[in-house]
Amino acid sequence: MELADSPWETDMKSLGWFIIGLCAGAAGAQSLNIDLAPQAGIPSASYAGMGLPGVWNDATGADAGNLRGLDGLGTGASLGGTFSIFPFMLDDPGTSGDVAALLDDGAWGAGDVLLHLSVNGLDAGVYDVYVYGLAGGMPQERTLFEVGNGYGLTGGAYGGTLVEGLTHAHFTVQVGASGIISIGIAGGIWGQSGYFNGLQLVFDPCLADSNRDGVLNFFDVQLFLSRFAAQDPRADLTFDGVYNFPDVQRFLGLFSAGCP
Ligand SMILES: [Ca+2]
Ligand SMILES: [Ca+2]
Ligand SMILES: [Ca+2]
Repeated sequence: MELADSPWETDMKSLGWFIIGLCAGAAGAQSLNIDLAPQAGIPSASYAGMGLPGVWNDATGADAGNLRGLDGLGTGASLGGTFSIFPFMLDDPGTSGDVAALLDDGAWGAGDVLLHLSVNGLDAGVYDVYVYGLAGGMPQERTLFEVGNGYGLTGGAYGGTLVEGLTHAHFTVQVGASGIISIGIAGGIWGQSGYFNGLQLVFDPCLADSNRDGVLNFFDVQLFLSRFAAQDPRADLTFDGVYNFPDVQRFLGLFSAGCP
């Protein structure tokens, strides 16, 4: 026979769940998953891609005007810009399920001209931005993305996993009071078009937590220093495109201040 929980235990369990719920809410604030075209489907909410699992917005539908957060609720953030949505659908033989829903379709046709898609109405703070740019079954195509101070090229032969520089490009961006992240896209080969499948924004509640595991320890210092040495944009904590002492100083300051 099992003993029922005492009232005290029940209260403590409720409190535990309440605290976990609060932390998850804070970490997920304004993290967004956006699928640019529905032709090959829209990933399910369990699909994390390179970011976090949660509801994927359909950029061609009503979601564009009030993007839904990972929990499916409207955030007030919206899509804008001069980027024309010409949908494409390509069937890459290596993709299936959620990966196919993300990578086998998208918006196409930017050509050599840099066009911009913007995410507006974001909370100020730092975001990891993942942009997906694969032309399924056409490994010769390349797409150029410009986000924040950085550039990234995507394209190639899909080999069964998400790979930076092939399926997607990654940027770390600081959003100020304007609340805008602007994403430039163009063909990565002169005269050719760009392919944009979707994007993910992951709000960073704590910059010093380099590996984003919620704990501050030596591994975060180690990862920061190796990124700094490699001039990885994630180590440019002053967001000026330069890797120098102020970045280290900022990291140490954030690290000693701790995470919320
Ligand atoms: Ca899709
Ligand atoms: Ca950590
Ligand atoms: Ca810097």
